[in-house]
Order: sequence, then C-alpha cells, then structure tokens
Amino acid sequence: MKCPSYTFEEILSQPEIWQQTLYHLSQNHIETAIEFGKYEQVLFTGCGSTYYLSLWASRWCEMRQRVLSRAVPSSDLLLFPSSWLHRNKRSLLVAISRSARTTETIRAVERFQAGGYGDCVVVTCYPDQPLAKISPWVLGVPGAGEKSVVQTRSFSNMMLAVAALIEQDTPPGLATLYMEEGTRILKESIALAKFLGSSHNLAKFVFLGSGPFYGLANEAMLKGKEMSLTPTEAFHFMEFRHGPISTVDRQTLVVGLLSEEGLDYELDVLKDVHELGAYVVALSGVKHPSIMQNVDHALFIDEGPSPIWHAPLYLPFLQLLAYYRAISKGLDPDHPVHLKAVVELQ
Ligand code: F1P
Repeated sequence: MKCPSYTFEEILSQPEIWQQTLYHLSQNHIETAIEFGKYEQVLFTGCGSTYYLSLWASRWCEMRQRVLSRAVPSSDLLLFPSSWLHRNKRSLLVAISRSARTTETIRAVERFQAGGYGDCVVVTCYPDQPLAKISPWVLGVPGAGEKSVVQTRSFSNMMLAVAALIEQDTPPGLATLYMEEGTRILKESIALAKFLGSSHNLAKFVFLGSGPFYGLANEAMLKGKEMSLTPTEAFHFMEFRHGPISTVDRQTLVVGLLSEEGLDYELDVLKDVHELGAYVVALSGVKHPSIMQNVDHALFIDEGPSPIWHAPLYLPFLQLLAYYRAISKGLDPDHPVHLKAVVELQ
C-alpha cells in the first residue's frame, strides 16, 4: 500500500492551517509598522509561484493602499534594477519566498538594499532561513511549511500574510469562514477535480483571470505543468480573444476565475469558448443566475468579509485539478519532473 501523497495531505490541510496562520498573524503586528504612504511604489517579488503570488498582491495593494504597485520576478529585479528602481523614488520591496533560500530572491534583495532604494519586508514559511535574516521586517507563516516540492498550502497561507500586510488588519469571522467554507470547497473541489483530472479527452488547460485573479490563473497554470506535465496557459480574461482563442477545441478545458467587476464581459468570453467546444468551469465569488448559462460546471465561493480574504479559497480546486490529472497519468506529484523545492545557484 503506497503511503498517501504528502502533496495531497498538505492540500487538504489548508482550512486548518489557514486558521493557525490567522491566529499567528493576529499575534504579530509587523504589518502595522508599514506606512505605505511613505513610498512612491511597492514592488512585490518572488520566483515561480511566489512571482505569481506577487502578481495577485500588487493589484490588491494598488487598489487598497492607492500606491503604485508592481510585481517583478526576482531575476528581473536582480539583472535590470534600473528598469524597476530609482534613487529618487522611495520603494517598499515585499520579497516573497516559501523557502527564504532562493538565490535570485536573496541577491535581488541584497542589490535593493545596497542601492538604498527603500525598505524591505520578507514573507516566508521559514523565517529562520537566509533571506529572512537580511530584512528588518519579516512576516513569517511557519505553520504553512510543507514537504511538497510544488507550492500548495505555503502559497495560500503566504497570501494571508500579504493580505494582512496590505489590509493592516484581519477582519473578524475569517477563522469560521476558512473552517466552514474551506471544508465545503475542498469536498466539492475533490469531486470535480477527480472527474476532470481523469477526463483525458481534456488534453490542455486554459486559466483565465483578470485584475488580481490573473496571478491566481498563472499559479494554476504552473501547478498543471509542475504536477501533471499538462499543456497549460494563463491569460487575462479578455486577452484570450486576441489570438489564443484560435487554439480552442473539444480537448480544451477552460477555467474562468470570475470577478464582480468584469462579470458580464467575462461571461461573454466563456460563452464564446463554450460555443467553440471547450469544457468550461467557472469559479466565482459572485452568485449570478447568468453564470450557469454557458458553463459546464461552476464552483461558488463565499465572498466572506472582502474579496482579498476569500482568494485562498480558490486554490484547493486549482491544486487538486493538477494533482488528480497527475495521478491519472501515473505521475507522482510528490516527485515532479526536473523540479527541486528550492533553486539555489552557485
Ligand atoms: C520559488 C520556486 C517555486 C517553484 C518551485 C521552486 O521558491 O521557484 O515557486 O514552484 O517550488 O522554487 P521560493 O523562493 O518561494 O522558496
């Protein structure tokens, strides 16, 4: 009997770890020390999954803190600092790294600090590792550490830390939302992901998301590649019509992460791809009667106190879709091909 996959166990553990993280964040008030108004820009940086988390974070930061916010891969900040940083424009750099050992991210932070461009906050699951030691401000979520090579619960819990940083508070009732809604979503996600994962007629996955959801669409794209070697792509919702839609056929699964702001436009895109033969799944925090008209399945997610805080609830389905596709192809999600948990350079 093969022991259960620790990647699977860690995906299932998210509702419980989210509650632990919320409690941990409530005891650590570093986010209240950050005065966003002191900075002309906020840069979020990371690699792979943590770059995609940065994409999600930067949109929320700009919306909620009304400060110019951007996401940049650590390697680009390291190699092209002057295309992102300027001495006369004070920046806050939020460096996100599950391991706090990724060389590109460490070197990018060192270059940022050497250039005197501003202040740095590190968000990590391992606050005792090198990256956390070179930053005066560290938001740690140690309970979200994981054995899996690909990021699962580490990602969704670091999202909570970033949400606390941006919101500078955690609203009441989140623990109940994550326990109750998280458990419900997990159950519904397992059933749908198992069905889609084993539906090999759906040979390629497309993830669509706009605004903050674009970062989550990219993380879903990456999970599909890392765990199941599936051809996956991610686009802003309406970008898909500007060329990539030409690839849609009956072998295409399209997962749309719907937003309240863009709902009508986004549903039109899902209608178009559905008519072209795609199998369409919608994930939505908005309950609207028109959603079911042009999709094959919809997962509704409770909005909770505010959309920034319900974002982690989208991750279990996106992670389980990749997991079950991997299992159905005879792959081992605990040992993804060509991947290491941390990229450390010489
Ligand atoms: C970054 C990262 C992951 C990727 C893989 C290798 O790690 O590139 O995003 O999925 O696990 O490492 P970290 O800096 O967040 O630890």
